Amino acid sequence: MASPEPRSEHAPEQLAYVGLGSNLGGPREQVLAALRELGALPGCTLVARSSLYATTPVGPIEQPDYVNAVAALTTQLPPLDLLSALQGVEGAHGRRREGSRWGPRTLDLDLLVYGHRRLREPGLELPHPEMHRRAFVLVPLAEIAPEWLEIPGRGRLADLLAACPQDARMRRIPEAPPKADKPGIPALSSLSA
Ligand code: A4P
Ligand code: MG
Repeated sequence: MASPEPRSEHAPEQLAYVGLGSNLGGPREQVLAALRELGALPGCTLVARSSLYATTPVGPIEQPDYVNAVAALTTQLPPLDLLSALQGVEGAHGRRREGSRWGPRTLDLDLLVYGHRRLREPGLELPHPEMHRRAFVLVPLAEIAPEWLEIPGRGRLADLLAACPQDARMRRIPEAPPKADKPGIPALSSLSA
């Protein structure tokens, strides 16, 4: 019997968008390292990535400000395999899941959009169920995706962005810290570009 073909010869490439967020353990460096690691995942190529943004935490828990970004990948991994690869990267960044939902984290990687797929499984919902309400996702996404991008079941990116609550303190931040910067959690006030 013939041995199975390597995945790369058969799997169609899909375009996926991944949201990155961090508010612990040097968030800027966590996100920059994760962007590099996404491009090195098997069957994946990093085709675009946004600037980094300092953002106000969304959710019920008081916690440090976030650094957020969005990456575009072409991938041959099916959605659940890609999610599991993303969780592997989170784990390598020391992500622990014993905390509360929406609590602080060293690295969060959300699979925002996977081609035109809509999915509702216990471990994976596509598109990401909260993305259309979040400036920290839509603003960086709009930097790297066309405004006519259709978020399956939700509408055009430009329309979602126009309807989304603003984060008045959201700022694009420089990628290299100023020389005097100490590693740690950057405060929004110190991160204005
Ligand atoms: N899951 C289902 N669909 C997806 C998907 N499309 N991408 C499942 C990623 N994961 C998905 O996630 C919980 C479960 O969601 C996983 O088991 C996965 O199988 P998690 O990462 O373990 O926990 P979480 O991140 O605390 O929960 P959740 O609901 O994913 O939260 P979000 O939506 O990631 O929000 N504020 C700012 N400014 N910036 C942020 O980045 N992030 C959050 C977390 C809250 N507030 C924030 C930010
Ligand atoms: Mg998450």
